Amino acid sequence: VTTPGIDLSALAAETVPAVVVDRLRGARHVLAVSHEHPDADTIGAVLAICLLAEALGGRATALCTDEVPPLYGFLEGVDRYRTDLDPAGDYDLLVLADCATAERVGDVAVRNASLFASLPRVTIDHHASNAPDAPSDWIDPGAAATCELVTLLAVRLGVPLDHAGGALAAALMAGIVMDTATFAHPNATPRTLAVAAGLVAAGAPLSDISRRLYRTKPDAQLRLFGRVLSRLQTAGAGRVIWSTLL
Ligand SMILES: [Mn+2]
Repeated sequence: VTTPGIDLSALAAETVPAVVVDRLRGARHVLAVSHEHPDADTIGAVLAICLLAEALGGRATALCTDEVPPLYGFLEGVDRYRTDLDPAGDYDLLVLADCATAERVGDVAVRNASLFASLPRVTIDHHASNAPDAPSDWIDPGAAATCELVTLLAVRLGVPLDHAGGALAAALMAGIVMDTATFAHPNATPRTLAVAAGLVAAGAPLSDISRRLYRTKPDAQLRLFGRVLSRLQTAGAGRVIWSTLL
């Protein structure tokens, strides 16, 4: 791995299940799927999985039942998302990212239930509410973000983190920034920070991503905040604070 100064190889070797590596390496056309109402973690993970599948010589399709919100339009590759399957798609591996059930994938999984049930599957997720029920279900509640896991998968697959002109590292960093509120939530562990350090070393624009995801608001939202804040009231000797909108 060519990440300058940060070697995540040992961490990746002890973390990534062999069956996940084998299935990715063996796939010719990966169907990488985000959950409905997508956020930066499921989007970053799916975009990264597509890049990894292509780096390994295969093809990849990114799928989400909903359109990607404009907030995430800065991520290179979001235009590749489809909201339904290609009827002629010769998919041979289903990868669920940041979700583990058809219910969470949403309507596109209901409409294509037989394909979703029959394709060989890899699940990569960090939600404790989802328990693995197959060896290829990689569910790690100790990860702050699915993108933390996919970064280690990239390392394990031998794909440099600066692959695709920085698009891989930026996508993965977006998911970690989103799910940790830029390392402010208690889910950010030493492993999260080590992975993030590797992504920054590979060129991920951490500060720019944090600004876009957490410190930029549409003017309509700022006006709404203003209205809420200007009507603040307190009760219970300051222990309760509340406001009204209407
Ligand atoms: Mn997540």
